[in-house]
Formats: sequence, structure tokens, C-alpha cells
Amino acid sequence: MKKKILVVDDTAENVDILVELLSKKYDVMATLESTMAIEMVKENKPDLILLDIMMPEIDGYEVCRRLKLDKKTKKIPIIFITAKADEESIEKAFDAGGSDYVTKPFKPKELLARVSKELKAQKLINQLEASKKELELLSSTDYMTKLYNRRYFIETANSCFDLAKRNSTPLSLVMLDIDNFKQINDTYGHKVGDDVIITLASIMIDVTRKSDIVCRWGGEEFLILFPQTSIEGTLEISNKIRQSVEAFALRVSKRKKIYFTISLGVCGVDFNWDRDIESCISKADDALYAAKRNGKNCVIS
Ligand code: GH3
Ligand code: MG
Ligand code: MG
Ligand code: MG
Repeated sequence: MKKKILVVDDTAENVDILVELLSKKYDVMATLESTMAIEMVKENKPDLILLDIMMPEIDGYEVCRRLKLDKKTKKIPIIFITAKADEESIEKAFDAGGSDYVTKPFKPKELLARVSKELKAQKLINQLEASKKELELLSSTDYMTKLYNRRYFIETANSCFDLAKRNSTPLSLVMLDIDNFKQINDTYGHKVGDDVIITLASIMIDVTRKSDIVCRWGGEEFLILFPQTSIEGTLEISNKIRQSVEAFALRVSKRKKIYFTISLGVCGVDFNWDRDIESCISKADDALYAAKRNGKNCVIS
């Protein structure tokens, strides 16, 4: 797909020359009014902007500054193209956030080369950002379930703990574990065991809110952090998860469906007693152990 370029210049003749030159390779839009430029950028999301400086109403510097202040438009590279050739103007253009500076009258081949260089640089930046996101995701989630991993959970839970303590807002924690999971593995095989884990993960995601942190703590053990949620609310949602799991029929072959259950231990954080998230996790773990002793498929706080 052709890259999109927006030309902003108040002189129609300049616009015509630029559009003619760039249209061979790019999808070009243009405006003579600087006041229109920002709206056009937001609407059309060009890959690059060629921006004149001297324009009535708002000048090129200001257009550039405004675009760089907006999260949605700040990454679009801007090449200033202007008759102003003095050092101060050039410095000001880069200060405003410009990526490059070309003086009029420009040399067509040089301008095309600069445009191409800027678009390539932008492509590299986008690729880098995508890999960074990918890495962040890989380092914070569990491959099999796509839930958060232990490392991410501890980090986030610690900040939630500090924030809740400072703001005196409730915070709860649930540790849960699949009942008789070894037996599921032994009876139906490891692959079905994995499917049980993946099913449980998606049930937890469905029942909880986006702001809750659902984590695969270990093999078939999970932790959920409920920010701004009292123990009563957490008990309610824990039972909802427990019931949803109990009611879910997992197809393991053409003719066979299996059911499984989980046990849950709930800890409502008490900032008078609980010093850190680790001690709360340990309390949730104790409650989970009690739920197992109590016969499993239940919630204990
Ligand atoms: P309880 O009801 O007391 O929790 O008993 P359980 O059988 O669920 O608990 P136990 O700790 O004895 O067994 C857990 C098993 O989970 C042991 C381990 O091989 C299995 N497991 C851990 N991670 C995975 C996994 O990713 N996939 C599969 N299929 N099994 C796993
Ligand atoms: Mg002008
Ligand atoms: Mg276990
Ligand atoms: Mg288990």
C-alpha cells in the first residue's frame, strides 16, 4: 500500500509542485490552511507531513507543536519545508519536534530522498515498538494460558498493595487450585490436563473484571488479585468462578465430556496486620489448604 503524505502550505503553487512530485510514489493530500491541518491529520493519519512555516492564522511551528502534544499524532514525522533558511528558524523547527528541514526552492531529488529516509526510519521505529510490546507480553504472561505470570503478578500486586494502603481502599486475593488434577492427567492424559488448565483460565477471565489480575501461579495453581474489592465481593465472585467451573462440560473426545472442580482460598487484605503482599498470598494459601481439607470444590476465607 502506498504511504500517505500530507502537504500543508498556504501557497497554492507550492502545493501543486509538491503534489505533482510526490504523487508518483505516494498517496498525497494537501491543504492550504494551517487551521485545517490538525483535523486532516487526525482524520487521515498520514505517514508523513510536509509542513510550511510561514502561514497565516497558526504557523508551522505551532501546528507541529500541537501535533506532537497529541498521543495519536505525535509519532508522525514532520519535515519542514520553508523559505526561511536562517539558523534560528532551523533550530526552532527541530525544537518544535520536526524530523527534518528543507529550504525552498528545494531540489526535487533531494526532497524525495529525505521523504524516503524519513519513512524508512518510521518503519524501523514501528517495528522496534512492536517487538518491545511483544517482549513485554512474553515476559509478563504464561505461554499456555496467556494469563499473567508470577513475575508480573508480584510486581503489580506490590504496587496495588501500596496504592490500596495509601488510599484506604479494599483489596482481596484468591488462590485457587484444580481438584484431583493428577487423576485427570492419569485418566485422560496430559493433553486433556492442559485443556482443563486452559478452560479454567478462560472461565476466570470471563467472570472477572478487566482490572482484576489473573495469574498462573504454578502448574495448576492460580492467583487472582481484586483491587478495590472487599472480602464479601470477592467471596461472591469466587463462588461464581467455582460454580462456572463445576458446570462446565469439557469435551475430551467425540463421545466423552468431563467435569472438573476447583478449591479457592480467599484473603481480604487487612492493612493493620498485613505488611506485604507475600503475607497475604500465604494467608490465601492457608485458606486454600483449608478448602481442600474441607472436601474440595468450595471457597474458604
Ligand atoms: P488436589 O485436589 O489436592 O489439588 O490434588 P491434585 O491431584 O490436583 O494435586 P497434585 O499437586 O498432587 O497434582 C498436581 C499435578 O498437576 C501434578 C503435575 O504433574 C500436574 N501439572 C502441573 N502443571 C501441569 C500442566 O501444565 N499440564 C498438565 N497436564 N499437568 C500439570
Ligand atoms: Mg507560507
Ligand atoms: Mg496443586
Ligand atoms: Mg490440585
